[in-house]
Amino acid sequence: MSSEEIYLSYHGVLLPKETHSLESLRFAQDFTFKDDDVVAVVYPKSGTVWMQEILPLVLNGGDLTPIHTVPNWDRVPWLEEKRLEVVVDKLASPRPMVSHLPYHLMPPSFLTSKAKVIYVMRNPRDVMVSSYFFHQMAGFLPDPGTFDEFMNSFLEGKVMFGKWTDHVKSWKHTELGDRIMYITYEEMVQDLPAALRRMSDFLGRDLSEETIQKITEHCSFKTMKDNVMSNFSLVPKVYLDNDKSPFLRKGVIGDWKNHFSSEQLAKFTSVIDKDLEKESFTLPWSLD
Ligand code: PPS
Repeated sequence: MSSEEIYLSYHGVLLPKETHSLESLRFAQDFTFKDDDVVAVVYPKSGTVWMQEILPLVLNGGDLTPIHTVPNWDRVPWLEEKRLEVVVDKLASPRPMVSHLPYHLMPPSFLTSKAKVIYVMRNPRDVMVSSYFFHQMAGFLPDPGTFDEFMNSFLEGKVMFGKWTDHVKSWKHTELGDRIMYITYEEMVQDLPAALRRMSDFLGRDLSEETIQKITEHCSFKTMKDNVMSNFSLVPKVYLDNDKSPFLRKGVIGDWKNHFSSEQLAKFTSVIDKDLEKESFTLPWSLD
């Protein structure tokens, strides 16, 4: 399939046609945010599905019903995807959602509402590796080619949702004040209870230590991998084939070390550094 058949270009950003359409993007643009809505914004392969597990539990005080009865894509829908229109009326407030959109493509009502955002960032080297394997299992995405070829596509932003650096820049330059909280995938892997406490405080929840521990257990990589409502085993293999590469693949920090050559690392680091050289913020990981 050609790139035109696979993607639609939305303000210059590539989106898979399988899950996005001009209608779904119009629906997202016209979407009316409520002040108590909560959106986890995540560049692809940085912890989106993890947030679809975490958010309902943090918001509802640890009631496991949603994660045991509703598939992740309907439980915490993507703002920009076709499913939102189908499920939006079933979402109870406070409504949890996820999005891969860059900040400048968020709808007007989001900007004027008081809806809160948790922005999750992951080391781009691990994002790229995760995405490389995802392209092998996702029937609606192009063949990634060799690792080297895919690295070029990733660094040039010729992948879904565009350049990683553009995404991060857009969300680091918002005027959302205390409506946005930043967290990293790595913080979540290293100390999930601490990450949950931060999210709970940010969302004005007062979760007991017992509830934090319960959510930690149910949002662990292992538990999620066994949860049919979260591991995409309900999706026909023609779309997502867990036999080729599982969606919940490794869930670790630093898998890039198993895949990058020293030349690839040097190139990757220099392109990311150059893209961010004029930025005032620093990345939470060393890219050396
Ligand atoms: S997508 O397709 O954009 O929605 O993918 P996304 O969910 O953002 O990212 C998938 C990666 O997140 C990992 N993941 C987890 N890691 C640790 N713990 C938990 N609970 C967890 N849940 C999902 C998932 O395994 C993918 O990373 P890789 O490196 O490929 O394993």
